[in-house]
Amino acid sequence: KSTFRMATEYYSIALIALSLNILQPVIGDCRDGWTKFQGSCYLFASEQANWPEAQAVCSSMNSHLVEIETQTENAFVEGELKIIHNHDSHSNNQNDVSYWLGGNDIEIEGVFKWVRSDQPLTYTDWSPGQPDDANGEDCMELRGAFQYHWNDLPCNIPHHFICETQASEGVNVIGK
Ligand SMILES: [Ca+2]
Ligand SMILES: [Ca+2]
Repeated sequence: KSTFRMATEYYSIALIALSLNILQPVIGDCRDGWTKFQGSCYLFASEQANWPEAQAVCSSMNSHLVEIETQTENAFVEGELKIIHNHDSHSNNQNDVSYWLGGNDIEIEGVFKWVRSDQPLTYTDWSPGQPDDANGEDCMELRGAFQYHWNDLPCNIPHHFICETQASEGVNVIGK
């Protein structure tokens, strides 16, 4: 990679992080703009980035791309996205709802894992027929057009993304 390209990427990540209000004060257990659920804080990013950039943006905010371990957590995430995107509105295009999750099968093709925790998937909500690696698809997303189920997708496509961090970590972020 050229130095210029690396600098450009760093700049864009910093810009996204700033636009996500990382300097907001902590209110309660989660930073402003983050949603608390069962011990975690979640950020549903309206910005878009490819998978590695999205993970870097989350990391810059002491978080990681969301890792969904249970049906309960999956239902929470799905419910939040349906609220954000006004699921019941006929005018809304569910094709716009595409959010990176924290898993991929880059290490071993066909074996998806949660990258940050390096754990196998204990719970899955794949859309029927997915993952299909249709076009070299190694990164996991949650897709509105697939009835809010999971799909694998090429990692270099810009999408929305969801960051997750422990609620207790969130409290200590500012002033570290
Ligand atoms: Ca989780
Ligand atoms: Ca796919």
